[in-house]
Amino acid sequence: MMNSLPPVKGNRIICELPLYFTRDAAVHTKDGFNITVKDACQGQKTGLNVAKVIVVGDVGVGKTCLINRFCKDSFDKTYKATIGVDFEMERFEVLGVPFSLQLWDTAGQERFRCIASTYYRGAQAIIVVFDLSNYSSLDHAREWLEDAMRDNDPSSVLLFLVGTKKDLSHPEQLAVMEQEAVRISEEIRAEYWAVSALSGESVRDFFLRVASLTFEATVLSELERNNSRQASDIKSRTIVMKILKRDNPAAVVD
Ligand SMILES: Nc1nc2c(ncn2[C@@H]2O[C@H](COP(=O)(O)OP(=O)(O)OP(=O)(O)O)[C@@H](O)[C@H]2O)c(=O)[nH]1
Ligand SMILES: [Mg+2]
Repeated sequence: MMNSLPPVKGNRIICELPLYFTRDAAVHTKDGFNITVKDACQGQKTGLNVAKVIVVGDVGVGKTCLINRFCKDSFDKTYKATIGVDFEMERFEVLGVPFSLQLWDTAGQERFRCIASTYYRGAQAIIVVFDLSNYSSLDHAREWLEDAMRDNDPSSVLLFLVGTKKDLSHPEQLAVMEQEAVRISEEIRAEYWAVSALSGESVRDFFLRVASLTFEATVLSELERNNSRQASDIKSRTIVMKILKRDNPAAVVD
């Protein structure tokens, strides 16, 4: 069968774990990929290759612009509200393995909140976006997170708190906002990033980090599942052997 997909773009190929934004609020601070994950990728012992990422936050904070800067390298100054939910698929290659992010861009407008929330289920990562020049949007971050978490398993979701429109903030204002954002990130166990969709600052670094960390987590949980399946296979085989032995000792060879 012909594979019609074009090759993954050069700047979507990840060989080393990209660095966090700030050490104080990072999902983890290791400087390389998990060794088990690396080994599994080398042996191509991994098949799961797509992760769902949902992007939430107040109206107009810049969710759509953030995604468009990364996926299309474009920026639109005029505001066009997202209606319900939009969807982008972005392909990567991590440690030689094809991997895709499904980016779900949800509407911040109150009247769409209900529709948007039906898409929250089954996310591997949640990106809560706020506007670095608007304190109340940061104040609402926790609410967005609680909403997005309702249909997800807290133990398996990676969280990111992203301040956008960095280009608009004065250094003093930025410092105050960042201090608070880092505090909240620590509290909710999210990784903090500050970006600008207008200038593009840190946008690609951020998404490469999201792709890498979700890839790592996805492979690890896949390996864990396989291991526990193997363990339970061995266990049930042992039980069957015991029963066979009990019922017909002569017929069973271990
Ligand atoms: N200066 C500046 N403006 C930005 C930036 N990102 C977004 N904007 C502007 O902010 C406005 C809202 O951006 P959107 O990306 O549409 O916001 P949204 O969060 O998707 O809004 P909803 O879809 O309604 O929830 C637009 O006018 C953008 O041009 C940025 O990094 N810098
Ligand atoms: Mg939008």
